[in-house]
Amino acid sequence: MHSYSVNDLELELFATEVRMDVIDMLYKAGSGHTGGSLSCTDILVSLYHPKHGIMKHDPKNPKWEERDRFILSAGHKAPALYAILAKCGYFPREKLYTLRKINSILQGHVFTNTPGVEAQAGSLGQGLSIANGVTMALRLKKVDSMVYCLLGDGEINEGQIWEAAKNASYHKLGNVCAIIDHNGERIDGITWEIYPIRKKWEAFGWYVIGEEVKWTEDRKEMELDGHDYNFLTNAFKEAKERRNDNQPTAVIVNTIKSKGIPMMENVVGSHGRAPNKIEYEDGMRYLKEKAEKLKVKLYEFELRAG
Ligand SMILES: Cc1ncc(C[n+]2csc(CCOP(=O)(O)OP(=O)(O)O)c2C)c(N)n1
Ligand SMILES: [Mg+2]
Repeated sequence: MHSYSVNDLELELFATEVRMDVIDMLYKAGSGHTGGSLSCTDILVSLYHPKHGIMKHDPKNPKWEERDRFILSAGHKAPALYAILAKCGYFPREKLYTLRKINSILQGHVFTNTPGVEAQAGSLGQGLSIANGVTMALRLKKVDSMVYCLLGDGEINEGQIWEAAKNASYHKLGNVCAIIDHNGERIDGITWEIYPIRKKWEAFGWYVIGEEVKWTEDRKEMELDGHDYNFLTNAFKEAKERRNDNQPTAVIVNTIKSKGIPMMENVVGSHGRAPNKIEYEDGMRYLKEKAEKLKVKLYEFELRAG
């Protein structure tokens, strides 16, 4: 167990509030992808957090040329990205309640009408190819920005991911960082087919951060580095520091599907549906209590710091 820092507490409070928004918007929309949105929340928060996040970005100027890019390849995890973009100030928070409505800027899968969304996704497997293309374009323009790309573990069953993986190392795209959200599940089962993950990325010429992962029945017994802000921020920093070393970086992390709604955590079948009333209330109660405790801890830190 590592000891908490103020940074960890601030990141965790931000992520807890994001999770509440994710659950709220999904419950009110009545449909959408709960599992993967909540497994990747801490990854996205470690990238986007206004103070501690690793990405250079400006909500007031989403098209700022020098920005780092984030491509959500697993486009169904859109609610997590929307909640974070709103919290960072890309668009008003009330928009979250238009999720999945006709003509809303917040569709069920990401598209580029949403301020801050870099690429359209939803058909799995395409985002890493987009990340490669964006990186090559930035290289031509002599813009030295990172391009982070989030992949689902089930998503890496797609052949196009491996074409892109091969091309990223062949073209020495050091600015590309692929993140694999290993929650151990896809729509309807376990992601057996994709193991071993680390060995594959290494074989495709990537620098890899994160241990070899495997499926474990009790995920709570696992090292859940995908919910560890210290691990995540150091990994993304390392990828950024290595960007001129001519080799793309893959960050592989263990996470829990539906993290934040105790009744839905790790439940196969929690993938593509909104929480029902009981699950919604369970999650909101749990997260509100957690947020209150974190606020108290932060207050204590402030008192001690004088
Ligand atoms: C090309 C394609 N095939 C199938 C789907 C349907 N689909 C949506 S999500 C999903 C499972 C993805 O699992 P994973 O990548 O592990 O995502 P997560 O567990 O984070 O939700 C599938 C098969 C799709 N969106 N695109
Ligand atoms: Mg998965």
